[in-house]
Amino acid sequence: MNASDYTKMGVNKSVLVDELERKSENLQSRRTFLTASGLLAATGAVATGALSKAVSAATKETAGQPLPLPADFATAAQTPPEVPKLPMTGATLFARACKAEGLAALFCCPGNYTVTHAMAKIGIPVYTGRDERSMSHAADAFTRATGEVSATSGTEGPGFTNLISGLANAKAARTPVLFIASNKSVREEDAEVAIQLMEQESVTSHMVKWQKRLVNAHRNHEYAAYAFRQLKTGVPSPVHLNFTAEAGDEKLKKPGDIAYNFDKCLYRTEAKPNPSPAHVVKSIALLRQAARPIIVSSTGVFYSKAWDALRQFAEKTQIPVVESGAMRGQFPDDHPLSATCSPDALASADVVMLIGQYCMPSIGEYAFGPDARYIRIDPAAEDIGRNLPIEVGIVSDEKAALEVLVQDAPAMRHDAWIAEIMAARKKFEDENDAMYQQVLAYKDAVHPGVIAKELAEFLYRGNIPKEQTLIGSGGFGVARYTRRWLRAYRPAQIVNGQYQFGTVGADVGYAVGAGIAVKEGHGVQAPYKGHPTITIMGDAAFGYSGMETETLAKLRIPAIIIVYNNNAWGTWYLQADEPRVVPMHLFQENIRYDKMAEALGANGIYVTKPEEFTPALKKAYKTAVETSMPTVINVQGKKEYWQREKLPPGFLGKVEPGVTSYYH
Ligand SMILES: Cc1ncc(C[n+]2csc(CCOP(=O)(O)OP(=O)(O)O)c2C)c(N)n1
Repeated sequence: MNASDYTKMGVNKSVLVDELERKSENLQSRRTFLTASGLLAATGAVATGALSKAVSAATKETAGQPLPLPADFATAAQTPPEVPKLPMTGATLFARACKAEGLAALFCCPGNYTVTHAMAKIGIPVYTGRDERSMSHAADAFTRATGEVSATSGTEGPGFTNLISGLANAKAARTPVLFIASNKSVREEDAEVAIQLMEQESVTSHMVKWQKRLVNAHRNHEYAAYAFRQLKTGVPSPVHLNFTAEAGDEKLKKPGDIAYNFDKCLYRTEAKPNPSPAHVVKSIALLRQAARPIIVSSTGVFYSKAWDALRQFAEKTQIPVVESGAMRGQFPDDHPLSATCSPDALASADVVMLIGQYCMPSIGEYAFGPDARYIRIDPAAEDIGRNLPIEVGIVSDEKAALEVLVQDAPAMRHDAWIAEIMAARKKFEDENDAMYQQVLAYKDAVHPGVIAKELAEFLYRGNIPKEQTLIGSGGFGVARYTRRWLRAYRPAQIVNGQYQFGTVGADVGYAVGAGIAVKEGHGVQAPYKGHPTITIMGDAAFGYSGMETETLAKLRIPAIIIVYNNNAWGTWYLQADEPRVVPMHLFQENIRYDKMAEALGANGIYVTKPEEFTPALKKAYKTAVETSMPTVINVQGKKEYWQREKLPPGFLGKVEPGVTSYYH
């Protein structure tokens, strides 16, 4: 829908959305608001318009009725935050430091009460869900989508262990998330009195950039400073703090009780490492020798906000750019120098400049040939040379290095190489189109090739601006189709959910975090504030985190969840000739995830035929715009689509946009 479509229906879309947004912030019942404001009649007419009727005729849709929200939500929203003052608990002292650092969001479940309650009371935005694991994925996605540090929390013992999956994902993606957990008292240490005791540091030691067990309330501000120094400088990664009861509960009475009570501008620096002139000269010399140079833009380009400098450098030197990393869009896919959709050309690159590629692939994992020579720009000298032979290592903040390179590099031309890249892009797109034509033959269920192509048509060639919608790109088999079609035109338009750690099931958690980031317009999502987001996943994945659909509904997040429902774990086809093994990979058939969504206060649409998919998507998008409520589109596929010999093209290989960007 575009603005003129709404105008034709007599609805001013921006006013409608603004009104709804405002109401959502007050966390009152949307239905009550709509009725009271008279909007219900207007939007009700829209909702039952021509499109809606067409959709209802074709699909089984469940008309979502928002479930009542307790009045406590509105009361909370109207209660002003507390201003911390002495005497205060250690928990409040820590929360105060987080607030001063601008901590953008805390995603958690009840537990670690003293600290999380102190954070809520002083006004840090807190979002609670149904499982600490999903909430840790939400924090990871929020930070990947915005570039802003977020936090996640669990209670001691089981709350903490539930955070581990999210921590491992965040570490693989190098996401700066603050992981906090309570941890009983020093007094009880090792005694196994009471429940839920466990030592935490050895569990997280290989998954964090820094960790600390806090035992002394007097030092909570000081250790918050340690944490934020780590989170906001150098190569980002998660930090883990665990709070003993003593550190949370103890009261601080006078200013002298707070150790190292410096402001953030005194305990950390905004200075960044700059490139050494000699290494800049060497890099330029190597690039000038190259006939087919290429830049790999990865995670560090996002966190250092280097996209403008990257573009200037690429344009001045006419060096193509391929994206890789935990999020995409820092170099737009429609730029003439983009090589992201030219997988076949990459093998012939002769000099590769890796920028902010924190998670390093090894030879053979990359799409480059064995004779490629490498330059690497990275803030961590100690990582340069791991996995790949690096001829020039520039130790620098990515943006600082690119700004110097823009100044110092001469203009260059690589016309033949760029033509090769363009031809490879066309070949890739032609291949995708041919595959779509091929899968249109399958009529009895929805093929993932239909989802991929039609989603792209809707997002990039329909009525909404192509850079508008954030996509959470998840799934296993389905992703091998969707990732061929998804595009990114601005920073963090795509969040690669399972980047490198490959967790099946993180996705609805990711939808919560990325959804809050866009709904509230944090960081680089500010220009897209309030717009719907879309997350794709398999049915096995939805099984892990589907309960967070309730969280999406509770928080009024306008998210669209596409579940590719093939009645199986995507791994089933590898054992298709092992009768005793196959059932290990199967579910009951045709599960109604859409009805589950409805029961949880969201909307659900069940799509069973290819021609129903696009109308369902339009309907879900319209619902998201008009009501800020989520929809689960349960798309019925079939497991046999993964059998290449029987139903080609079957389970696809790993050719996709980017430098095998899913993995690196
Ligand atoms: C937590 C977790 N368990 C198991 C695996 C191994 N694994 C990788 S893909 C996959 C199947 C995923 O199936 P589904 O989510 O339905 O994806 P689809 O193939 O339909 O896209 C499994 C079991 C994993 N990566 N993560």
